[in-house]
Amino acid sequence: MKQKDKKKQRPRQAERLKNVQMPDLDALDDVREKAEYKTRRTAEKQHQKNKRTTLLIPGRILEVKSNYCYLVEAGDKLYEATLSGRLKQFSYSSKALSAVGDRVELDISGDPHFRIENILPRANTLSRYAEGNFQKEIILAANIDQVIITASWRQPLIKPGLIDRYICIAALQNTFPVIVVNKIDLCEDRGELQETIGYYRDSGYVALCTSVVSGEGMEELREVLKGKDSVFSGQSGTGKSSLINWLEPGLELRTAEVSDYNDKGKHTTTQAILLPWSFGGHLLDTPGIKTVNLHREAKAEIPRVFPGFADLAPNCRFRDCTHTHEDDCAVLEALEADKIPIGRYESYLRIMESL
Ligand SMILES: Nc1nc2c(ncn2[C@@H]2O[C@H](COP(=O)(O)OP(=O)(O)OP(=O)(O)O)[C@@H](O)[C@H]2O)c(=O)[nH]1
Ligand SMILES: [Mg+2]
Ligand SMILES: [Zn+2]
Repeated sequence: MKQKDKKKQRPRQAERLKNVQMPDLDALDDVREKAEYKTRRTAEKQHQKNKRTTLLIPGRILEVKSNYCYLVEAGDKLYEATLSGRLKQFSYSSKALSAVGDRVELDISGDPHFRIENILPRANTLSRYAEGNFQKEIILAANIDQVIITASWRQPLIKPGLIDRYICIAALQNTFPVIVVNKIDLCEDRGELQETIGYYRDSGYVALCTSVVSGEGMEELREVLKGKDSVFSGQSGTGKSSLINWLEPGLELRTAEVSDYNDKGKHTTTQAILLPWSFGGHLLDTPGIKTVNLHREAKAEIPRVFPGFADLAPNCRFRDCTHTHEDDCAVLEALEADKIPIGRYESYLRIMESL
């Protein structure tokens, strides 16, 4: 083939590939429904041809209602939308193509048929890992700004070890942790409280003390939530629902309503939904987050993301220091100098051992 002809062919190929936005290269090997695929491609091409104009507006997936039916928020409106044929094709092979929280481009030209034309890259994903040997990743939501780590001072008793664990999980999922110590009305000794949360504040975390009984700290909490997308996580009974209902009495927690079964009676992963706060931002409502666990591969990251360790770890002699037996370890030195409470260090060891 002449050099000239080769050149001619290249742009054509490039153009064909441009229509194939692959989120997952493995999917290329997995063209299961070939005939269906072709039909859909033809229909899609036809649609493209017939389409005079598209009118794309930026939106956000709040809810996955059923197969390819999405609730999309755009501006101050809600739209029920389907995926474009092109996107549908890829969600067959890659289930995780679309998630609650995804930022999308919505075509509103075909009113009342709204279509998601593009899914934009994610800032982060909140995942859970299935039990068992393979620890399959289950994506709960995308683009969530912060995790409100909810503990209660008493009933149930505050467990800093659990707060540590949640902070590590938040860090590994690229989302921002905020500590809320609720039921502060049950606290008689503020000195003890300060001792417990001081370490986190000194390490740079935001830690609020709240009570739905006295109202203490509640407006501060609202300020933290305003304009951001948050998920509340924490032990059962710490008051997550109570906090949410105090802030937004109309915002019924729909967790219980979300069915564990799809219409064929088959058990499915319970879906998360995003609920808009009246004061701006969203609440991610997901029952799954309560049992959020660490992936085994996270073990290598814990020495850097454990609360208070991020600034110390770079000063250790070894880059992969586990802060246990190594020489010239900045964390062990800080422990020696009482800059890290022994309780926190023991909690670190417990997390490491659990992985
Ligand atoms: N004293 C006191 N009790 C509270 C406070 N907040 C919540 N409670 C009580 O704590 C109990 C549990 O509150 P929930 O809001 O149901 O806790 P939750 O975190 O949503 O629990 P799960 O849904 O099981 O995860 C309820 O009896 C609340 O009335 C508080 O600030 N002070
Ligand atoms: Mg609840
Ligand atoms: Zn170290």
